[in-house]
Amino acid sequence: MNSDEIKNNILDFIKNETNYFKNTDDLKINEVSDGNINYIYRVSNDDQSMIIKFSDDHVRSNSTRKLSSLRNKIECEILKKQDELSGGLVPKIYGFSSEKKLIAMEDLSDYEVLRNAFKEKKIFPVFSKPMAKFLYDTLFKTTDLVLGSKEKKDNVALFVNYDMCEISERLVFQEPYLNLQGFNSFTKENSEFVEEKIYRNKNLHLEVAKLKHIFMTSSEAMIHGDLHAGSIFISEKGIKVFDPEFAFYGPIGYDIGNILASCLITYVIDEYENDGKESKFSNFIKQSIFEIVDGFIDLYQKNYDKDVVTTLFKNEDFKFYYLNKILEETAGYMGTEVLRRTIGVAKVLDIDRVKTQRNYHIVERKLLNMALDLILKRKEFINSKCYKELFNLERK
Ligand code: SR1
Ligand code: MG
Repeated sequence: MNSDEIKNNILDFIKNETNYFKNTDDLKINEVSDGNINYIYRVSNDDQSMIIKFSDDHVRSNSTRKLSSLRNKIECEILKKQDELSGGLVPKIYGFSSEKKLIAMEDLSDYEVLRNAFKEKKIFPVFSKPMAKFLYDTLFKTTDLVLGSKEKKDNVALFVNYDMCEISERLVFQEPYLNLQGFNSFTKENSEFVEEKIYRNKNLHLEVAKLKHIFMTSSEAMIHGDLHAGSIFISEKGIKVFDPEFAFYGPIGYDIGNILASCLITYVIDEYENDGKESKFSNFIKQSIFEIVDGFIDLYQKNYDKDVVTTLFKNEDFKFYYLNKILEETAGYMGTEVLRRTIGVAKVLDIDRVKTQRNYHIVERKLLNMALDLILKRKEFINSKCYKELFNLERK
């Protein structure tokens, strides 16, 4: 579909299937896409605006690379549910057309994408607290411990997202360790290290296989599925989480681990850019990691007895066991995310910015060592103290 056809479809959709605009006579439609997968448009007049997401059945950057537009419906459904659960920490939905593959949603232009704010080393007063609350509310409250058995199973069915899960299964849990497609990249100084500690490390492969198996089989909670700094808007007012097109019923630790990984990468790169010293900004990022972990634990401890409905789960020992399981998996998925963003095909802005700079291999090694610790010693990460120790590790 060419650009004019997409715009005509959008106009038709807005006029006939939504009622957000008070006046639809003079709407301007501007493409604002910045990703490879979908098309994003801002539609506005002098008084109002909205964002339209068009998810075609192929990726935006390559029309021969097919991708089910089911992700569009899933994104719309999860945003509605997350809106209720989190008390408005996601964009509002104004309309959806499965036939046209369009979602109309709230324009959050007064917020900025956290990834860009991180690039500019901005410090925000409100980040970790609402983040921890969003995680507790959207993850824990969609588990079998809180929802009725039927509602939970209906949700699992609603969020079957095979194409997007396949991408994560391959890019997160396969390629970084086996390089079957040959797209991994890293500095030559670390090639022996990667060969020995990642490609030929049988124990690592076993532990990542366990995490992959949990990712594929544990229908635990309604997860965002791609919760990095590029999926979060931020402003002085707080956060809004968006772009949950990878959502499915999966392990809680995957979402928590993803946002912690995103912060950790930003921290390590900032330290590198600041001659190996911690800056005010990186200290804010480090504290945010501890506060997200502590904030989640705190909300869990305080609300578990009130939120959990099933009698057998209302058990102090189970409450302790389940929290430890979430925290162990969080550390494991934080590790797999750091590792894949460091050597895998889908890098992040922070790394792309510095990967050809002098002595980058030292940072690359540091990220890989941290990732290995998180994966292999994940059982030890049961509170924020363990994360504090992670920052103190000095290795070659
Ligand atoms: C082909 S998509 C590559 C990566 O970008 C997304 O944000 C996900 O993280 C995915 O793994
Ligand atoms: Mg995305």
